[in-house]
Amino acid sequence: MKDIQDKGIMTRIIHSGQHPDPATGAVSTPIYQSSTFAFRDADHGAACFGGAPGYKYTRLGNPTIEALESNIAALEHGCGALGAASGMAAVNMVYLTFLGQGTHIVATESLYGPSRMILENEYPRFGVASTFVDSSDPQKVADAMCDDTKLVYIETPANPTLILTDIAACAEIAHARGALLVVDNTFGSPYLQNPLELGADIVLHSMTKFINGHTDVVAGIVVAKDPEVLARLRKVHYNMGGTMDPHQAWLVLRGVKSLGLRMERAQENTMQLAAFLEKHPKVSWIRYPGLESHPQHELMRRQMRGGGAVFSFGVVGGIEAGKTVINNVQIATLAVSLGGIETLIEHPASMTHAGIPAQERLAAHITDDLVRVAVGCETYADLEADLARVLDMI
Ligand code: LCS
Repeated sequence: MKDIQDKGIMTRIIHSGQHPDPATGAVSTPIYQSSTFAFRDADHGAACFGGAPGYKYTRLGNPTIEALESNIAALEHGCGALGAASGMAAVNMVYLTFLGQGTHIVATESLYGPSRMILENEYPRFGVASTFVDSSDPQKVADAMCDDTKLVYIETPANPTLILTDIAACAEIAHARGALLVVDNTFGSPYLQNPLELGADIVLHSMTKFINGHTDVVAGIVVAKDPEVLARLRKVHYNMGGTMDPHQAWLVLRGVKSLGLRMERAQENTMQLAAFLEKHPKVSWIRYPGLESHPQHELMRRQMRGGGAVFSFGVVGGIEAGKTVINNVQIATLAVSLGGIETLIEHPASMTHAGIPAQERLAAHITDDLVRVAVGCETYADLEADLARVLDMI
């Protein structure tokens, strides 16, 4: 394994956890598409199941999946990572490992819809209580803590509001009460934000988004800072069954190699587009952490290396005018998801966050007029012309 932890981020993205295949010298990690692995003899099999190094069964470890896990663990400065079948499998891995009868979680109010909905609709069956707070105010997180709180779970930047949470402040609050801090870093990606470096204990990603970046895979990952936390997660994950598939891992490995290049380009497009829309007379508001007008722009500069490639905005005329925008764009595609090479536009209140009751959605600043844009890597002038044309239709 190359020793590259002190190298630049582009180098680390491309090389971390990667090595020529020991059997063939293949430079691209081969897809070890096998569900099981032969043992040399009975003693070897028993030793592997007893904890000796060696592959046993793909749900319990696979070289292709491990190459991806090593890569993301290194990029997030963690001790190890666990690949998951989807972002939601990653979220559930964390909830299932640390929550149970009589426990409590404090979470950001504006979470990706299902991350919040399962806490509200499913986990109460297992005796888990949840409190959702405006985590952009750390005092509200502190006030929600109780003796049973095991997890503080934040999403920053949050989907779809682009509201930020101070990671270092939440780490202090969680640790003072013996809880772990979990950060969903999907919107930042390891290129822009490293929560474990700021005091978080666990970071997770929907790799469906920026890490894979090509809109062709659904996948997730959990990274832990501490080996004990990783061991607890692994024990639950391997037996709950939400593991990755080797081919899926290989696609994400191919995608992540260009994370830095894609992020730079998409972020540059986003910055220009946000600046253009901010001055547009048909735009009633815009929220993008890269703009100085974002109320937490200073926090963005403190804990991120850029504002990312997603923004939300409202147009004069509300939801009906918003529909004119999303129905008539030609370069952007009307679809949920984000973090791909192409620009996507969607309406969270009726799509990604429709499962959250209207009153709670509004309290979390997910207003009915909010249109979310995930900016891709197209030629900037085409993106601007596309939005300018549809805004003129209002
Ligand atoms: N966390 C965040 C912040 C997300 O945005 C998503 C998916 C997930 C977790 C779950 O990941 P998945 O299981 O889909 O890989 N967000 C979506 C969105 O905004 N539109 O479509 C999916």
